[in-house]
Amino acid sequence: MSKKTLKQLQEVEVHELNQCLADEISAMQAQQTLKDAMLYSVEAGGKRIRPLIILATCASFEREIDASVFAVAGSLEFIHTYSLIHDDLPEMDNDDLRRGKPTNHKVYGQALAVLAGDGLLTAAFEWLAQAGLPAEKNVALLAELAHAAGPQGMVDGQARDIEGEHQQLTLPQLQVLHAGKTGALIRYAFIAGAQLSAASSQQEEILSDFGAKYGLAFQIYDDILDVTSTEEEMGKAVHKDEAENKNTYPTLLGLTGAQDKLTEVLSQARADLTQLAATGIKCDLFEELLGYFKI
Ligand code: GRG
Repeated sequence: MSKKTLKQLQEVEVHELNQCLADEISAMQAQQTLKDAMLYSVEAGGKRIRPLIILATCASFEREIDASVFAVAGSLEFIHTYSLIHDDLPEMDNDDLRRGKPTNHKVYGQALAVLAGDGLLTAAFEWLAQAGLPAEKNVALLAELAHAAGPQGMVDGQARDIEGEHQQLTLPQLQVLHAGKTGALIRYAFIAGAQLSAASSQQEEILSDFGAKYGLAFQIYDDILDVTSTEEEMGKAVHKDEAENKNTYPTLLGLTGAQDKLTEVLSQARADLTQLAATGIKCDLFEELLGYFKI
């Protein structure tokens, strides 16, 4: 099997994944407005970075991209989408727009937005349970996903974020918060790709470390973009996070400090790839994934 580029994976496999996501919702025997609300956010223009990580990991190990891979990648995107729907609710971040479109609760109302999130979260586990992988592997992935998404992962990070509002967190506290809130699902994507591909335990461990760094870089980069895009738009340095007294890397370290931190994390991530390459895996797709961060 010849190795694909990230762009080819995006054009072909992510396109196919988008169809799987829509089909999965459309096949549900559920009330129509609930299905519409789930589909609305699933199709609202997300970058699909988490599924892409799974696809890229599988491709790096020359693992065939089949229905099982789409179930693992699709179930993760369902969970990511649920987290954004709930994050946007008035009780959480209270956002009216996401990806330039009205948020789920602005279109469907708060009650249905809660249910759309609940629906995607639970349907994700049903889809994953039916991925058709060998039972032991399937159960391992279910446990890994529950751990990453739940109160020892993303939900924990979100709770820390809410608790930390209006108080200055330290850098270690911020890193724990983001390892959960943003990092856990991203790290899971690399682990899931490794498990789907029968990677050795050493390779899986390296990818898990790489995934933790990638997740951290993703958050720092998102925080930096928030500042630089707002500065461009408004021509001044006061941005939403600062105005709302949010704990972000630029508010804690300053913009230059956050950029330096990102450079440091990316160089540590590259060191992981050197280790992975030494096990005989071609790392071009992982290098390409690092290219997402333009510094
Ligand atoms: C509600 C339990 C619960 C958790 C919500 C992920 C999250 C936790 C909140 C999102 C807050 C946020 C904007 C974090 C910054 C980094 C991040 C996760 C951005 C969104 O992910 P992308 O960029 O989104 O992959 P798209 O829109 O491309 O799908």
